[in-house]
Amino acid sequence: MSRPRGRPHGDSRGRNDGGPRRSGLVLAVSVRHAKVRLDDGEILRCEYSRGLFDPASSFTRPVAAGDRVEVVADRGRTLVDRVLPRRGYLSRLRGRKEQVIVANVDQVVIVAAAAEPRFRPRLIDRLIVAAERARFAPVIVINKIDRVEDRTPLVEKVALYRGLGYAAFVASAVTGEGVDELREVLRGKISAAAGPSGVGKSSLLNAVQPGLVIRTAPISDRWGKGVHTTTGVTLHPLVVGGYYADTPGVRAFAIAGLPAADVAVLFREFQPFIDSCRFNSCTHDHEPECAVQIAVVNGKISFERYESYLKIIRGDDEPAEDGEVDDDDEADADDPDPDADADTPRDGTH
Ligand SMILES: Nc1nc2c(ncn2[C@@H]2O[C@H](COP(=O)(O)OP(=O)(O)O)[C@@H](O)[C@H]2O)c(=O)[nH]1
Ligand SMILES: [Mg+2]
Ligand SMILES: [Zn+2]
Repeated sequence: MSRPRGRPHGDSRGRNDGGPRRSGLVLAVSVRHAKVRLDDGEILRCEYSRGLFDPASSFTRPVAAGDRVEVVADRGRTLVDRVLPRRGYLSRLRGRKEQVIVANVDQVVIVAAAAEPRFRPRLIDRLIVAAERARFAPVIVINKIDRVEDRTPLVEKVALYRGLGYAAFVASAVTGEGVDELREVLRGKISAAAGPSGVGKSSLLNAVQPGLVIRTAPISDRWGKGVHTTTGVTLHPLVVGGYYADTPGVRAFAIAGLPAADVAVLFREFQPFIDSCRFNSCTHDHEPECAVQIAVVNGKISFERYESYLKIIRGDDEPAEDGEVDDDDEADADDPDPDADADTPRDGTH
């Protein structure tokens, strides 16, 4: 058997009329073409091999930005002929199929604003969960730090995330604070930005690399939608090495409907406690003898992070397309019915 394992799609090797097989990275895709940066630096517009289209595939399209591919020459055209296995990807559901927005990302740069729009810690935690789930390392940037007089609570937030092992810092695209740090974090990696519109994702990138053509809000809000022929995102090559992509909106990171057990493991500081809960099926919400809740009371888990967890599992804070809907604070969940617990004790035998 010479067929590689784990291919996301069929390939058509052997069906093309030869020519050297070259590999590269997909920077952007449209319905008929992929923009591919070959490993020697050449950028080509490629068509797709027919063999890539597998009606039985669970994906809407065979190729996504971020894919590593092999291309071959074919009667004057260049065809994407093979998609290498993905390390991870960000997708959204389109009917019964998955549309991959971006593949093989190393890290997600989660951008929040210190103010204007208001600081939303719950949304940061949601995006961290989504990144962890897609196996992307989260990087947390609190931008517009120039807009607040008292930065103490935000610096404390940064310390909380650093304590969890995440890269985190405050920044300002206006004063340049944090921009060198961001550039270093981006160096050599494939990064995707996430966060609601208006927090300064494009401005930060322009500060990292002046002249990089990503429009800032006033233009893209009016003209950006529907103009681009690409679907999903575009990877922009960075001078420092690596690539940067803007993601289309926080809904792309939807994590609605994840069972509590799946959410809990994505809060990395919960992990040492989860197995010590009395109930096997503990949701760490209202159950008695819950090791996670005890860790919160003892200060081993931050109360804010625990609150974010509860909001996610109770479905309280699903954000709208651009994150315009409130995701925190206002909507208090109804108290769960304490008698509704049908769990069986972990140690209960027969
Ligand atoms: N004061 C201040 N304004 C900023 C900063 N970063 C971005 N802005 C402004 O915030 C608005 C939205 O920025 P933009 O980069 O388009 O946000 P995006 O939607 O996340 O890409 C623009 O008017 C920017 O000039 C910052 O660090 N400080
Ligand atoms: Mg933008
Ligand atoms: Zn528990």
